[in-house]
Amino acid sequence: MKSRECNRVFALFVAFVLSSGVVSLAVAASVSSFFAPTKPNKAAPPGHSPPGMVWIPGGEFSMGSEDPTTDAVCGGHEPMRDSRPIHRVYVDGFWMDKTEVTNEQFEKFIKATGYRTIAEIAPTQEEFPTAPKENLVAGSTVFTPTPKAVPLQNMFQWWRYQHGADWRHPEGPNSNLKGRENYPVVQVAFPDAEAYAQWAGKRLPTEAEWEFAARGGRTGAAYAWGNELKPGGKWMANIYEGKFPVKDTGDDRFVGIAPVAQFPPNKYGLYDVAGNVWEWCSDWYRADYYAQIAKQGKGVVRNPQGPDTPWDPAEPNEKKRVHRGGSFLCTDQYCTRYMVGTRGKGEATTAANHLGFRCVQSPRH
Ligand SMILES: [Ca+2]
Repeated sequence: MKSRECNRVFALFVAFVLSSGVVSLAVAASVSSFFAPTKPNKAAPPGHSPPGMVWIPGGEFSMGSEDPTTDAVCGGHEPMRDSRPIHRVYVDGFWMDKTEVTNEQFEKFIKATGYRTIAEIAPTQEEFPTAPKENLVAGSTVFTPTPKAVPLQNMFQWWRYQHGADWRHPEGPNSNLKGRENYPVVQVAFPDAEAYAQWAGKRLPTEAEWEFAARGGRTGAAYAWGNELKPGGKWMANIYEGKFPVKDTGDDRFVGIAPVAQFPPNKYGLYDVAGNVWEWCSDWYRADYYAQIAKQGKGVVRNPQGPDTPWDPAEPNEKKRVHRGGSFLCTDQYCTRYMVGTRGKGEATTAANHLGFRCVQSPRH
């Protein structure tokens, strides 16, 4: 068994690099590039929006992503076949947090409950019997720029397992949250995000809800704001400019993570559905899930909850959940998953300093 360090770090990277070759075997070539019009429900919201949330009307839409290797959608070296075939989905209406959950919000939860996140708890020898004792130290994964340009196949060059990294210390023991109250909380694993959501009387979005919301009623757009990465020359999300992973030039105004809501919201009033930090969804990740549900039938898949079991052919023993939206580390040199229909994934107990979440709430009938 791999050490926990290795396990956590390695699981993380699948969100970026491993979806191309292996996944393509699983998803086959039945790719539809057809986006039918989005049909949002017309009914009025069933009441006032809870604080900090907006009403997402739900409705029918085409889910998935075109091939990002074509010029039309701006490049990137990964084919992302796990986001095809494009298929028709219906979701009921719901409320969604306008922004990712912030440090200030997460701190209220911790103060109220005494909850300890996974990154704060040292792994045990029982969990990782072959790991050396000195590695059984609480911590999490942290991005570190490389001193010079490197080939992009090996993510261990720019990620490390950092002892003492957790939500209060996103980059390790020498970092803190001073002045970061309004930044998205990071270093939260899936169970941590779920625990917060439950405390708040909310839940994590399904992947279908997330994509419907992020599309903001648009049909088949490459980005949450339209088809151009930089409309009018203006950056629309906090991503990575410069030479990855050496130097982030921060042309979009932010080197690294940014406070929430620094860019215009999408048409539903949601901020940062692209870039800044990845967001956990409730679904298990399966590389072939879209192929499976598209095969099940004609017509529209209603309120999909994700597959019953996880499966990533690149790491079949890891139990992964879906990540969405990309992060401040996404760049067309490496990972264009700030594109609205693309998918990410991560082992459920693995946190990182570019991974957070937002919550949703269904109306009470
Ligand atoms: Ca940036």
